[in-house]
Amino acid sequence: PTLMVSSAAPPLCPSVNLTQDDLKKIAAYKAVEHVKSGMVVGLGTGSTAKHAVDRIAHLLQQGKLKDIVGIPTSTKTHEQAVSLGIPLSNLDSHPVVDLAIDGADEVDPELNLVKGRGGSLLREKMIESASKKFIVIVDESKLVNYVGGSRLAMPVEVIPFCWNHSLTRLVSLFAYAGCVGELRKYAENGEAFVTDNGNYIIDLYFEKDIGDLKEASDAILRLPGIVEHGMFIGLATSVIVAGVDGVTVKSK
Ligand code: ABF
Repeated sequence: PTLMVSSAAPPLCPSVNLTQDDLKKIAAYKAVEHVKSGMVVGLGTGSTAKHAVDRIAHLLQQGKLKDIVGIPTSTKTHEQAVSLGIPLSNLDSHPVVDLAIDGADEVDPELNLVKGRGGSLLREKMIESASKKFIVIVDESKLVNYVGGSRLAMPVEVIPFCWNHSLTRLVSLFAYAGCVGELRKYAENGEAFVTDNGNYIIDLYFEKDIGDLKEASDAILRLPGIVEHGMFIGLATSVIVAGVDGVTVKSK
């Protein structure tokens, strides 16, 4: 794919010590500049997307944005948006979303993503794949050379029934890449993490590059019992990356 990289903003002030959260906020605010009155907007989940939702609410309160309809990607974002007074709807009533803004766990050079370490990958993928534009907002720590390159989890949502069987089948699909997997659990009580959809998450870890992402995706989705995976292939239309040296916008 053609990748356009532009420095959309001057370097951030180097004398100021920016925290990772500052960078997330900078990326989020930059993305919200693309939200226009009357739009149907996909509202992402996670600590970066939270800043975007806050910003949209602020602009609505100030009257600088009007007639926005938000489509939340998780119950958590739904609660945040309700508390901020953002009018909400869903894909049944608004099947076409003008713009979705969301964070990611990994972004590769072709703008493929890993998402779902927050556990909301299914609703995120439903809404973001229904969006005319999908802007991803990240701090520079999320950039990887290839999907799985952070060595952190690639989440897969599975039905709870015989989840261990699904885990075994997933791991054996990627034996060639040194894959291991585990059921995600709540740190507090060791019980299985349950998604907004009542499912479980299996976190896969790869020692090596898994190769062709489309083939990997198809192989995962062919397994019965699998609901969705956290690879977002070709869905992002642009990625806003905030780093200590400035903001970069990568577009397809
Ligand atoms: C959502 O939030 C998820 O898809 C992703 O797992 C996570 C990123 O969170 P954060 O912005 O807090 O790093 O977008």
